[in-house]
Amino acid sequence: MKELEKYQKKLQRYLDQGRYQHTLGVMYTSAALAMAYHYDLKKAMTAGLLHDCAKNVPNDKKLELCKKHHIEITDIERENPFLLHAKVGAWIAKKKYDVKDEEVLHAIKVHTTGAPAMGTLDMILFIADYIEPGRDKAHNLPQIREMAFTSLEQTVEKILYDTLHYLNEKSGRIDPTTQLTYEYYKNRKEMAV
Ligand code: DGI
Ligand code: FE
Ligand code: FE
Repeated sequence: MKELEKYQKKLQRYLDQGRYQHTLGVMYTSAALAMAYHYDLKKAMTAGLLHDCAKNVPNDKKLELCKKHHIEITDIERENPFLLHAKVGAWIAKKKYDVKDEEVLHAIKVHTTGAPAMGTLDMILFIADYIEPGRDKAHNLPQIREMAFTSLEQTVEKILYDTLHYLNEKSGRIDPTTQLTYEYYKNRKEMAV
């Protein structure tokens, strides 16, 4: 895993210590989930390691990067540029870390809001980001941590349900993609029958 070590050295220059520790937590939690769901370990660890690589890029710089490189942004992203660390992170992973795997890049791109009909790696990263050992603020973490190893879809639904409630309480603007993703995962059971 020489590449992972190389990424780690570089990341340490761009992230603060707390964020770097979170990143390692997400990397190992992604690995654990990949083991449980028979997914490629290296891909899962790469996505976990790099998912927040744009987290410390200042907001104006994120907006500038999007403009310059024709990355489309929505109104809510313009109002809440922190949401852009996912899209910009996928771009940085590709251009600055030379990640070529499209599944890894896609997982980074959708890691904050999720997206309807996510692939296995998208769900692994989305969940690992929420449950890694360093997280302690969200409600229901013990239950969600256990559920993560039983059903990826069910866990994604639960995380989105809790996230939407949390955002409603603190009156944070909700990205339509977050809402849409929740509806998709809530309704998937009815679709299946
Ligand atoms: O980057 P991290 O902090 O590790 O995690 P993240 O990229 O999943 O971002 C988590 C934050 O994003 C959390 O406080 C909830 C928030 N979030 C998720 N969906 C939305 C949202 N914030 C807003 N305003 N709107 C959303 O739809
Ligand atoms: Fe993030
Ligand atoms: Fe994160």
